[in-house]
Parts: sequence; C-alpha cells; structure tokens
Amino acid sequence: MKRTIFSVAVAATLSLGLTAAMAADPKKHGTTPGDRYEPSLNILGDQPMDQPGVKPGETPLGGAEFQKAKQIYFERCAGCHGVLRNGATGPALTTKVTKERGFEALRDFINFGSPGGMPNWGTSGDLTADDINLMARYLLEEPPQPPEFGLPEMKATWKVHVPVDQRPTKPMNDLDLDNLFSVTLRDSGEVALIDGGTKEIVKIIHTGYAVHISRISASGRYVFTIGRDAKINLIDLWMKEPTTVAEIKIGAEARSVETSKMKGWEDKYAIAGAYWPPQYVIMDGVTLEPKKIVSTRSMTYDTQEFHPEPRVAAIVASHYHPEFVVNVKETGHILMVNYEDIKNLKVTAIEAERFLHDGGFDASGRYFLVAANARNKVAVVDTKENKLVALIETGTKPHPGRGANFVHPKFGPVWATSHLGDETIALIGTDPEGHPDQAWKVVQVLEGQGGGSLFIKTHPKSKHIYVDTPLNPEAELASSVAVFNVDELGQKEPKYTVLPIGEWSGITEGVRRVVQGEYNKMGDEIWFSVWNARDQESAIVVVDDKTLTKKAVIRDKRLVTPTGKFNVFNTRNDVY
Ligand code: DHE
Repeated sequence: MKRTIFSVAVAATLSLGLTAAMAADPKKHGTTPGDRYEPSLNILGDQPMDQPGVKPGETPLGGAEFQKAKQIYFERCAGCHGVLRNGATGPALTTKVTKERGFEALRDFINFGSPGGMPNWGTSGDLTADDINLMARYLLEEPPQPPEFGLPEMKATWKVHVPVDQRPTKPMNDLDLDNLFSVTLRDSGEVALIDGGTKEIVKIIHTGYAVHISRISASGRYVFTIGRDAKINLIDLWMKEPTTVAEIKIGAEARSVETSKMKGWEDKYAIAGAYWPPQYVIMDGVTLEPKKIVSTRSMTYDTQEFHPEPRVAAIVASHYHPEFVVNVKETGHILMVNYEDIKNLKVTAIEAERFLHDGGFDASGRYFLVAANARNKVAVVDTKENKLVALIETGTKPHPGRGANFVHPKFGPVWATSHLGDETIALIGTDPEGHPDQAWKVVQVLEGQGGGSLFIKTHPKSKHIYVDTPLNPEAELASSVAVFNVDELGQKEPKYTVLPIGEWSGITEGVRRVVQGEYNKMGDEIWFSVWNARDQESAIVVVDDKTLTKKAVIRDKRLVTPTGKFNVFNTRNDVY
C-alpha cells in the first residue's frame, strides 16, 4: 500500500515538472519556515464568493465544504498559485491543468510536497487527510472570483473622524514625537505607540488586522498604518493624545502604504497598494479621500503575457521627482507614478524582474534597491533618471526589509541584504562616482548564522550591522541575532557576535522569534521584537548599540505579537 501511494506521489511530482532524482526522496520534501514565507491571503478567504459553475441544487462540493476549501486555499495556497489560480511563484492550477493531472496526483502532491518549493502539507501534519482530499477536489472545480473594490466601495468605508479644520495647528502634547515608535501588534489588530526615551506605551490604537507597516508623513505629523485587510489608519501625532483622524479600506488584502515626500508636496498625497484587487490608489494625504485608482492588471515584463492579478509590493516616495515608486510583483515592473497631475497621470514603467518584494534607498536617497526574491536578484533603479541601473544576482531569496547602508573600509558606500534561503549577507557597492569599479556589484559576501533571515539593520552613527534569523528552523538561531562590526569587514573572514535577544527578554515560553531591528532617533540603541504566538508572552528588547548589551526589556500584557517597529524620525527620513 505504502509503495502505491509513493509511486503515485512520484508520478504527480514528475507530472508537475520535477526531476526523478528530486522526486525520489520524500525526506527532501520537508519545508522550512523560510520556504513558507509566502503571502497568506486569509482575509480574502473570508470574503463571500459564489461557487463557480454550480447551478442551484447542484453542488459537487457541498456548501460548507466549499467554504472550508476556499479558506484553506486563500490561507495556504493563493500566495504562490494566485487568487485566480493562474500561477505566481508557483505553477498555474487552472482546471485545464488540474483536470489533466487528476484527483490522485493532486492529492499526493499536496500531501508530500516537492523539493521544488511545494510544502509537504500532509506529511508535515499541517493538513489532515480529509483536508487534502477536499483540496484536491476543490482544485478540480473552477476558482471563485473575489469581489472588486472600486471607488464606491472605498468611499463606503472612508471616514474622517476629525476634519482638518478641527485638528490642531501645532503639537498639543509634550511627547518627543521624533523618537516615538509605532509598533505592529500583529494578532490583536492594533499598533502601540511607544516613547523612545521612557520606553512606555503612550497609546494603543485599534487598526486594521495585522498591520503590515507604518509609514510617516514628510512633516512627521501623521502615521499611516496598513492592515492585511487593506484598512488604512491615519494617526495624527499632534492631537493631545495621538488619535486616528481618518480611515479607509482600499481593497481586501494589502501590504504597502506611503506618503508624498518631494519638496513642495509634503503631506499632500498618500498611496496604498493592494494584493487584491490588484491595484494602487492615490489618496488625499490628510483626509485619505480616494482620488485615483489604477489597476495593475497587465503584461509581464519579459514574456509579455497577460497577468490577471499582479500584486503591489513595496512602495517608496521619490526625493527627485513628485513620484511614487510602485513595485509590481508578478509583472516585474517598477512603476514611477507621477502625482503632479493625477487627472493626466504619467507612469514610467521600468522593466526590472518578476516577484519584486521589499527594498530601500541607498544612502544618497537617489537609487532604490528592491529584492526580486523568487529570482534571487536585487534590481536597482535610478529615481533621478528613471531607469533600471542593474540587476544583481545575490543569494537565495534576498529579503532586505529596507536594507542597510554603511561605508565599507575597502569598498566605500554599500547597501546590504540578508537572505531567507541561505546564511549569506550580500554587500552591494552603491557609489558609481567615487567607487565606479564596485558600483552595482556584490563586493563581499558575509556568512551569518543561517537562513531564515528577514531583516538587516544599521544606522549612520553605528559601527554595527544586525542580521535577524526569525524563520530559521533552529529555535536558538530564530531567537538570536548576529552582529558584524563594519571596521572588521576588511578582514578575510569577518566574525560576528551573537546576541541571545530571546533569552535576554526573560520569557521562557515559545520559540521567541527575534525580528526586525529598528534604531532610535539618536542611533545609539536598537529595538528588537521577541515575537511569540498570540497566547504566549512577547516583548521588545532594547540593545545598547555601543556595548552590544541589554539596555531595557519592555514587557507588558498589551504587547500582543509585536513585529514591525517604525521610529518616526528614521522612517520619515529614510534612515537605515
Ligand atoms: Fe512583510 C514589509 C509582504 C510576511 C513583517 N512585507 C513588507 C513589504 C511587503 C511585504 C510587500 C514591503 C512594504 C513596503 O515597504 O511598502 N510580508 C509580505 C508578504 O507577502 C508575506 C511574505 C506574507 C503575507 O501574507 O503577508 C509577509 N511580513 C511578513 C511576516 O510574517 C512578518 C515577519 C510579520 C508580520 O507582521 O506579518 C512581516 N513585512 C514585515 C515588516 C515589514 C514588511 C516588519 C517592513 C520592514 C521595514 O523595515 O520596512
């Protein structure tokens, strides 16, 4: 019996395009947490959708079964295979493909996974045999289409709680606003505003579900948060108590928000990008009134084939033109969206690489470097000339966050990224004038603790580079960070110091994933989240940057699953 199942699995694996050698060893089909770092569209799974192709009275999958399968699909599968199953980083699962494969091949593929990246949902214990059976049947039916979200839907969710003329004209509190941190409390649908000096929680603000990032307006007055459920909160820091003054939902699933930073356009516009529907929206910067919605449905940059759902990944605001830099994942285009005249919108579409994800500026603020993580590359765009400057091969799955800028003792200014898929840290030269031979090349590869890294961080005043590894399967590595000294990078094999941040938190339960370092305004301390499950205790640990010792631990039962932290001054001024 065992043999029959396995041979079916092998056949399924082969039929999905893998080699016999890869397929033959099911032990290699395990999946690390890093491999699972793909979008989970769990909000979309909750949306009402009609079961396609099913006439009243005819339900090949019963109504409750359909609901369950849809939920599982959006949570676990849509990130790689696409909402409409046309494929993204994973292959297409249209009914044309799935009917050709057949029920058994699908079932076994879901169960065993593949070394090509498909998680082993069954043998890992994540899905039961019944779930897998259900999912194989679900894939044989036409995919349901989630609803669109245009201006009427956005306007229906748009609320201005405090009109602009009722807002203060100067700060009404004595908080040190520039050194405030906006901290995502992922699973409670909130952010905590924490004072950088006293380390006290100033306020907890209800937001969208699982806020992904906070960004700060050019004036430093407004914090924008975006939930996974595409809800934006506009928080006014000048109010007596920082408060949400406007909110809107711009779709069903989203990850990015930014505000205009060009001289003369400060606080004028905001922009947010959605995973579903595939679109971005330009809004008024102080009320969030939606002004212009632009769909990203278009052709891929390379094969020039239509893609029905290109998701919007990172967005940054240019300092050289009144433009937003919008990274479109599945088509591989970097869009320079000019907001000077949004009625006659000018968009420069730069061909870069597919599966753009996250990135940041170089130290000069002119070049934007973004990871095309499923292609192991970093794309560099010149935001002054609006041109692609380079596509650089780095390690496996680069994941920089916004990256880290510092001056290398041998190679001059560099920007660095760590990787999800290996232990390396790639340093890329960013100074075409002063160091032309090194510019846009990997000038050095450092070896860190291991794969599963999400974020790397330094500060212009610091000598240290911090590399987290929260998705490493080893709990010890997931709960510590590696620190390199910039002065020692000229040595043959630069060593790193390990900081046991999880242990320093004093929490003894859970994996204590240590994630995303963020400096204070002065650049003399760096904060890390100790991220545990929702029903466990989490914390923030503050490290003294000079001595690499524990400076403070913030433990508070209101700190539920803290992840991203955004210092007002550093975020607003792109200091990283
Ligand atoms: Fe993120 C940035 C998408 C999972 C914490 N994440 C980003 C950006 C994108 C993105 C597109 C860049 C936004 C920008 O700059 O405009 N993230 C995704 C995903 O699609 C993915 C893989 C799965 C998903 O379904 O969301 C994902 N991200 C996570 C997490 O699991 C993290 C660790 C915890 C969490 O809160 O969900 C996480 N992502 C972050 C953080 C940033 C981020 C903290 C901003 C880092 C920065 O320094 O700017």
